[in-house]
Amino acid sequence: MPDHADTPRTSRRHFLRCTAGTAAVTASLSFAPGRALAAVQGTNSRWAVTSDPALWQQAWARRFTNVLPNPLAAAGLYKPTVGASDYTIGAGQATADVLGVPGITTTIWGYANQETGPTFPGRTLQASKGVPITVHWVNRLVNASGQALPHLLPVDQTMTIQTPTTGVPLAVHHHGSNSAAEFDGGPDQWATPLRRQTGPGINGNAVQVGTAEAITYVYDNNQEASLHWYHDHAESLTGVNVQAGLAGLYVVRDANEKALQTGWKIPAAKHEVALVLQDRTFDAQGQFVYSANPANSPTPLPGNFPANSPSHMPEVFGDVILVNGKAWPSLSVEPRPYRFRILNGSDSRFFTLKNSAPTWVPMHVIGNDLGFLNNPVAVGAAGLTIAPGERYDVVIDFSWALLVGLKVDLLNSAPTPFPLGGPPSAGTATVMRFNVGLLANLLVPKSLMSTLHTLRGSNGTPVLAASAGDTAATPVRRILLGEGTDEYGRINPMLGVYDPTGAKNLGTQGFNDPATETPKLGSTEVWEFWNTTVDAHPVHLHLVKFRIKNRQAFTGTIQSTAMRNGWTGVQLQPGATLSGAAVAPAATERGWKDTVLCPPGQVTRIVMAFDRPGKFVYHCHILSHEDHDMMRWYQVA
Ligand SMILES: [Cu+2]
Repeated sequence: MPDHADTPRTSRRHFLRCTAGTAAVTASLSFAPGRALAAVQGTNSRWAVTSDPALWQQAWARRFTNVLPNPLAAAGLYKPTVGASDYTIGAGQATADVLGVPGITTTIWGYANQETGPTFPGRTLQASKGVPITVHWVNRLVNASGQALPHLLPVDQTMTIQTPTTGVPLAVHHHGSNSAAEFDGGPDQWATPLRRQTGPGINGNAVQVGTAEAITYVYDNNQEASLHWYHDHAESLTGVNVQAGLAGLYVVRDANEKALQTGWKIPAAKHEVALVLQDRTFDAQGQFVYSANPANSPTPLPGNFPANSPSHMPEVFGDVILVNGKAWPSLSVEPRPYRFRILNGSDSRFFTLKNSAPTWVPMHVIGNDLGFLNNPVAVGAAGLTIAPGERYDVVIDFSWALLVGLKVDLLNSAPTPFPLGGPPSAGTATVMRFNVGLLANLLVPKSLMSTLHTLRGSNGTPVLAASAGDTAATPVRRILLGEGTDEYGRINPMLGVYDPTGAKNLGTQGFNDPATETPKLGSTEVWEFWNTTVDAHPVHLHLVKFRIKNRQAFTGTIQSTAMRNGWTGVQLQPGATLSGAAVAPAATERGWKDTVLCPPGQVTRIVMAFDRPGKFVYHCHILSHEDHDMMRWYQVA
């Protein structure tokens, strides 16, 4: 193992005591058909756990020489294709300078509109609250002759949807969106190149005459100012599709944010910068590679595992840190406050961020996934942890950086896997550098440096209540997070049901098992996530915005269960005991959220209202978990 790499996980562990023996699941299950071998072809040679050591050293030696692009600058935004609100955006293959090593380019999958070839990350969609936009998403993963391209990365033939025979299916999900179910871009809403085939989730509303190759979605944007993102979400392929490059930002603006900017309470314009944090691994030619070698599987695979087939891994960690598609970049900043809109767009890596001069360069959180906090909250000595899929809105004040020198590094201390794995290596502990220069304008209002601002309470943005919004009468659902094994003995994290009465204690369920969570349209519910695994899982619900109520430790016993297809699952036995007091969420996570970090051995409680009908998914945003098989449907009716 080269010293630049983090240590991958090689065994599974439960947080709770697991009893011996296997119990059949007591409640009724319907058995979904097993997945046959897939027709989606990948590039099987591109598997590796670590980057080519020589190329990694070249990239590391050039750290902080790549210039950070700003996805929120004018050049980073899509312009409408027609009129003011109609966009056509295609996914395609291109090359990009990711590493900054002379002579090396990386083949990427990215998004493009009429002005540019595909970029990684895709450019940013900017919308205004209450003003809908229409996007025609086109899968253009074809060569010059119109033939479908193979996947850039190895595709595990044992777990991929088998239906498509005309190329790699793509499904564009707008993460953070409150939009109609037919425009959600869920795992079954896919299309193969040039829309030759579509998944079962595509219905007539997503088709528009005149754009026969596109899937057309309308986003209402009836949401507060917040940073969302769009990324691929095709069933079982989300990890490889996003790893190939298919992700970009989506920013919603509103009057409250505008007033805060013009009132000199938050930085604006070129002093507002988005940071998309991702990790990647590269071969000697600078191409993306992926953890997919059966020899790296945590348990020996049986003889009937398909020969020469890549194997899905429990997590995927890269050893090169990218920000906005550039390896270990740097940004020249003035000695003044900046607003950073941070997305963790990695497959499995958590980031715990602080900077190398925390005393002189304070960081404050001003917002969460889906809107502003009531007031800025200082980031403490432990740093700010951002799980995959989460966004944090952060102000970093470089006003006094001249006292400590001109270079401030953004550092990462999050273990892999989080939170009980090993520490990051020197390479993955380093994110990027800020080079502090001179003030461009000596008239920076002092109010920008204040941390006493009220960020909500006017312009249609109500103050957040201290309570998460539930009452004693609010219905409670108990979601189980458990780790089993698939038919080949591979780690298989899953969602499921915990019923302390034992009546419907289903245990872990697969993605294709029938929905068990069916909230009423307009209802408010508490969902509890009982995490029996040793990992933290960032659980994301499509459609809704929620508040975190609290977290509480528990003890209990889990028992193995026999599942369909020879899978082994787990069941949390009735009688699990809460221990200690319920702990309120950190002050930095008390805003509107769509993704919540669920620590091991704890119940994490969230509160939300279900305001649109239809079928949506909830899933772990560790993409390797989501694909296998930590995702389920819920139905609002
Ligand atoms: Cu997970």
